[in-house]
Amino acid sequence: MMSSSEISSEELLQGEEKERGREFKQLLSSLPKHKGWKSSHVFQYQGFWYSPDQLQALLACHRHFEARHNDLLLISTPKSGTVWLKALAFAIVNRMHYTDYHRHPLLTNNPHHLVPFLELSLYANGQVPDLASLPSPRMFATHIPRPTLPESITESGCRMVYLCRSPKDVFISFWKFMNKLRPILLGGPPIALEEAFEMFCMGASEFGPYWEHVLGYWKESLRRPERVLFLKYEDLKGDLSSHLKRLADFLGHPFSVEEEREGMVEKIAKLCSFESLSSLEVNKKGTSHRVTNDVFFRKGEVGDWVNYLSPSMIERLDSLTQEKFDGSGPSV
Ligand code: PAP
Repeated sequence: MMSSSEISSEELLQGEEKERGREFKQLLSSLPKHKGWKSSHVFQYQGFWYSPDQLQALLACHRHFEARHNDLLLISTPKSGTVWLKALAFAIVNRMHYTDYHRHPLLTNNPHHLVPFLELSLYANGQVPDLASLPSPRMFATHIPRPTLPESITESGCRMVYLCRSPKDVFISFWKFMNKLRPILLGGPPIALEEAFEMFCMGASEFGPYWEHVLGYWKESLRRPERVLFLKYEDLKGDLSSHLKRLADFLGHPFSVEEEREGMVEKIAKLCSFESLSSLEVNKKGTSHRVTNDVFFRKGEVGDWVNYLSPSMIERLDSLTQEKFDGSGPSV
């Protein structure tokens, strides 16, 4: 039996949690902050901006996540089409397990559930998930910028797929998305386009600045093409079949000649198309993190920004992109 002066492991854990809470509060109070999108503020940490819960989860991920060499990581800035990439990668890697396309897991699960985010899902709310028992290859997603990736990931040499999208479409998608979430998560009024635009341009959007995020992974893809595959949303829209083959090769699950002949590439493209995913019951009515899954499927088009941005906004975004990429970034 334990004497009254002994401390149980549960009490120890509670003490550690309290201490972490104190340290986190201290950290937040030392960071630059700005009005937030779906939290009252976003905070700048190592050059990028996060809501407090995202930052807390990111730090937990740093402390606890143990990457494996054969992990597959899907990475993007928010609203670059992550949910699409998740669906495509999941369908490619698991195609041997799910041959009946009328009973495929993507028909009854939102792709965010099949390929969870490290910081937005697995390590959210102070959880420390048991990921060690998952069979390889494990597939995760993240919005964490390249300079802030946990060391365990960079040292593992695992493969990463980065999905990039034009900043104009990302901004409009982000603004629309946040204005749907704000009343639900924050009880706040919508943010006007002009104010949101200023926040996006100065980088104070979650996981922003957009440009530094893209540039970090773009440069890494040039340095280590065998480890980082850099894809563009617009290219996928233009010629999905050839990019699906590239993706399958990179993920270590190339399509065989027979599979190609049997139309496997087209089958996966169709299963994961905007029309198909957005019409599923699970993606219309199901919920993720207090919001209905339909928020992840708006228009799924290239160039919707023409309907919202003024000529001066277009000029500003174009010159910001030119200035920040300075000839050493991707064309977006
Ligand atoms: P997240 O950061 O919240 O995960 P993410 O999935 O990266 O969002 O991006 C959502 C965008 O991808 C939405 O763009 P829009 O607002 O311009 O419409 C969404 O509609 C689009 N999208 C979702 N599914 C698909 C798909 N299957 N094909 C193409 N685009 C898609």
